[in-house]
Amino acid sequence: MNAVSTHAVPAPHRSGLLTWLTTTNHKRIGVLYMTTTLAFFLLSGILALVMRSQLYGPHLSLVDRQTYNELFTLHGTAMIFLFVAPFGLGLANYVLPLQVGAPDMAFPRLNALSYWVFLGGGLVIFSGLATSSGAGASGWTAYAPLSTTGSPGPGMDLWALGVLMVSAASIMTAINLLVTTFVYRPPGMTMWRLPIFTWDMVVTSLVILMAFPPLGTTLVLLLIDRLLGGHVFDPAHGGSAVLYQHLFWFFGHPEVYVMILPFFGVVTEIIPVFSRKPVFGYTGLVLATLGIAGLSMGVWAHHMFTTGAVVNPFFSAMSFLIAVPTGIKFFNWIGTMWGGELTFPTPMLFSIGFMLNFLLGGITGVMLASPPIDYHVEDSYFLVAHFHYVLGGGSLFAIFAAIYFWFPKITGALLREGWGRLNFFLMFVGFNVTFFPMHLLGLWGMPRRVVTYADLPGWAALNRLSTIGSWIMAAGVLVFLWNLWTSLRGRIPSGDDPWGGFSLEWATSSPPPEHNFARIPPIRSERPAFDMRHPDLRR
Ligand code: HAS
Ligand code: CU
Repeated sequence: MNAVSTHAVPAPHRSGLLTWLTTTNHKRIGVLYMTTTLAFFLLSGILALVMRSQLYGPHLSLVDRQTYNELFTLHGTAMIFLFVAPFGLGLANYVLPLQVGAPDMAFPRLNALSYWVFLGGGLVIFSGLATSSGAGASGWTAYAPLSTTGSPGPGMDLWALGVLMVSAASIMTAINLLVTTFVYRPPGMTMWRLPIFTWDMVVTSLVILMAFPPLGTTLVLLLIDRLLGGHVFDPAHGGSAVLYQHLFWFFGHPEVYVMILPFFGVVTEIIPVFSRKPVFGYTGLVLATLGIAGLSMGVWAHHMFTTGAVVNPFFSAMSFLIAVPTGIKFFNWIGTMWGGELTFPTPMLFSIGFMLNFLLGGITGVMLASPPIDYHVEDSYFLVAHFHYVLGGGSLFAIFAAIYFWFPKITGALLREGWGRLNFFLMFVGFNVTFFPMHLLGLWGMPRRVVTYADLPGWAALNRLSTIGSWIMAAGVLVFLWNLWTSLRGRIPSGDDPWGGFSLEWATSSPPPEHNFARIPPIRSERPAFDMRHPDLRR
């Protein structure tokens, strides 16, 4: 069935630890990136379970306040900097060169460096736990003066240094992805024939190049204040604490799109394949992505409405505008499914779960972008609900969709469908039971980042429900791990292209040979693998 794969030279099977430690091959680095980020996901998930157990009822004292502060700081930092954002980069490492028909990344050694600096950064952040003062405890946003005079001791220094390393790694990968896409495309692969995932990674990389240098600057200034007696963020000596927020959110808001655009790309790859239709509105999707990226640079102060230091109407209006290009994407996904021959294997289930959860998270985002509402619910559990619906219900669900979709490409074996469905079902139910009640808790006034709470009407019941939900979600993750384990041990060969995929990675063997393609099929549309299988249907 697959003309290329039968001629493909199988990858020379060098195994052993050393070959992994010294590899510069994009597929191996992609696998390293994805498994490392998944390990950080499990770690920070465990931290979350401890927090949820502490909040199971009012006035519990499973952990003390300082420990709780460290827990939510490490949890948030790891989920954001060490899992969701770098998973997108790791997936792109594996998939993007294949999708654009390149033999490897443009700069393979820079690519390896990026992975090792990333891993080092993650370990440096967690190494704070081994210091006498404990790990950083000022939240993933590390606002001054909490992160300056408020956190003596080396844990906070290590936090800043580790995040700095991770941001440097992201910049390296972004450069690599951009150059690979721009320079290494074969004849016929025009920009307007790139798969949407690749487009979304191009735009994500551009956002990284705009947003991460300001993060680096912020962290260096923070370290100067902490270690060299600087007073940049210290109002008592002519500095400004609000300046920290401006610098941080100038990075921080674009960062949320670094954590969602790759996953918009993932579901846009998956939905057409399981609808048996080309994606509906290709050009509109690309323009919408560019629009989101452009707007995302101009909304940072919606995180600062209550500081009184920003022009609220401007930042509110800019934030509302982002709903438009995002809505266009929903329109495209629904349009793609409309009238298609739909099937619902696990990657498709997770993609639909993504759409439902993300929709709710996006709508609460628009609510928060309205200053009168934000004054009421900022720093409450309503905000916690918002960002978990976009990141946990959105990005995380798309990450699972991606794993189920590309696992056969990477390993040549299928994940078990039955376990996959159970995995999805437990996570979807668990996720919503955990996070939906938080909307109400927030509206009723429960603040975020508190180690315990008063026994006010309804609070205990909803918190208990939320904690039970987190256990259901954890069960879903365990099912996933079991699925990985059984599917790798008792391999069900997937063949080269189990889904009838559209983009170029499905036109080579699974797993692909060392340099990806023995021969690249002619590229006449944005669906070269489909065209290859259906030469009769030439467009
Ligand atoms: Fe957000 C805070 C506003 C998307 C992540 N966000 C956060 C935080 C995180 C985060 C992590 O304006 C917490 C940071 C912290 O620790 O302090 N967010 C938005 C808006 C969008 C949005 C307008 N957020 C994301 C994504 C994230 C993410 C994506 C990560 C993956 N967010 C905020 C605001 C705050 C905030 C405030 C700060 C609050 C505070 O007090 O600190 C948009 O991009 C969402 C667009 C998507 C949709 C859904 C699809 C659109 C359709 C079109 C029709 C919809 C319409 C809207 C016309 C809207 C289907 C109808 C509106 C109604 C109200 C019904
Ligand atoms: Cu924002």
